[in-house]
Amino acid sequence: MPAPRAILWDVDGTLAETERDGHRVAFNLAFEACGVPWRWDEAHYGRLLEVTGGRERLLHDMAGRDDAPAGVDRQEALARAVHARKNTFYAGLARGGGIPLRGGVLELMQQCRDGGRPMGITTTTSRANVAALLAGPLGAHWEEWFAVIVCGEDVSRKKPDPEVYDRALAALRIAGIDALAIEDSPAGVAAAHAAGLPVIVTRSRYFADAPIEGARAVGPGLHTRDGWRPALPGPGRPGATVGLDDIDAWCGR
Ligand code: XBP
Ligand code: MG
Repeated sequence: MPAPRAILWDVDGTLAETERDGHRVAFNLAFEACGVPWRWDEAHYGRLLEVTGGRERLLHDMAGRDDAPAGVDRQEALARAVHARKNTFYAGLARGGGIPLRGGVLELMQQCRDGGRPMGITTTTSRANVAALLAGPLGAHWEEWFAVIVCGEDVSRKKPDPEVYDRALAALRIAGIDALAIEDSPAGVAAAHAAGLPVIVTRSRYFADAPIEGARAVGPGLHTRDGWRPALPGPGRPGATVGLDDIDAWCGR
């Protein structure tokens, strides 16, 4: 397989530890602001991440609670209200610098940009959340870094459904096999594979031990050359990150 013609980035967990540092924290602030007594600790939130989509995740949590409002309509109304507040708090955290990009992400993005390799965003979260996350590190014109941006509101079915990837590939007019996805979660990997894309997995905090199958490479993050399967040349070089050449080599195997 030749070098991928486009690199498609997942957002949550891949670009930053948004679940741990952003969404969960913001949900708890939103519960408080909405007068809801629930708080999600890290372990509980980790289990909830099986459900993609923040609003859907909250509805799933409510389904298992005795103290949730009775009836689907009231539960959906509460989920909508809390989720909207959550996103406001999330944006505040992100714009305030509280959710930094993971190491090596900006370096690889810059290499893609300098080398004319198109990039895309393929995420379950909303465009507003992506804007809040990327406007700091990439600047006010962050969208110009990407040839295609497909977010949660652009699809009718969220990951692990492949729709987000299918839409990105259609916009780029390339086949899945000609692109590469960078993901952190089993649901993300499943979505990319179902759309025919090879995948590289940068494990995030919440999916550190999750079973991952069929990825071109799996490792602890782009910030290090250590701990990758398949192994990278030159491990143990302090400060050296995973670059576009490494990704091309993995894909060329
Ligand atoms: C991860 C998700 C999202 C976020 C919360 O998306 O499932 O739902 O947890 O964001 P990805 P929202 O890894 O594909 O970026 O509240 O906007 O849904
Ligand atoms: Mg993710």
